[in-house]
Amino acid sequence: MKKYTLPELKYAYDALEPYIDVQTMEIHHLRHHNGYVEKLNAALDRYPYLYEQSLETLLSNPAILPEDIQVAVRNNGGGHYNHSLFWNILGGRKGDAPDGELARILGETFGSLEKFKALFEQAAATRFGSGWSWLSVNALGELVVHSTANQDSPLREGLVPVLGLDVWEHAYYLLYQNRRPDYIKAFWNVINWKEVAVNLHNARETVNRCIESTVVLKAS
Ligand code: MN3
Repeated sequence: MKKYTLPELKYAYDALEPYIDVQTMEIHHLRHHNGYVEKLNAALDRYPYLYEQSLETLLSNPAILPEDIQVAVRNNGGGHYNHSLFWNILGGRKGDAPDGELARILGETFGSLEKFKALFEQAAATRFGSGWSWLSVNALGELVVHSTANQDSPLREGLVPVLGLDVWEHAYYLLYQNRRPDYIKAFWNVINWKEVAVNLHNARETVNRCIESTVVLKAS
């Protein structure tokens, strides 16, 4: 049985300055994210056999969870999953841009990188209250921009996230106060596009496996 743990960041807390400040990063990672990890473990401790399932499985198939921990896993499992992805796609340098296959698919899907950014910014700005905006892969392997409420994971909707932005106030209030649009704009300066490309590759493999297993099920 392996409990969930807080993943270490691959960069220093001040690495995203001046776009995301060191104090926000420390509180966000050590307190907020760690809180989700602890509460996720507390829920699963009641049904230890669930530690044998991947977090992706638990989030994609909430019906397999005992009813009394469904909300806790949705919120805290989602929180752990979303933040783990978020830290991973940060840490890039200002001026970095998508290249290769990722750049090609973004252009093909949205018309241009700038059009993709505008769509993503709109999803992030119009998510009412707390939540996330996402670039995800759908069941057909296509890229989609969308948002989720609270700590809901795209996996709940059958989407595999490749890029996400936390738009909870705890993610930006110290530096930006109520100016969420400024925080959203700043986000583009700290993305690690290489990690986004890796996520895209893995997401498409996941979707392809699902499609193949569906075909097998239909054939048998
Ligand atoms: Mn957060």
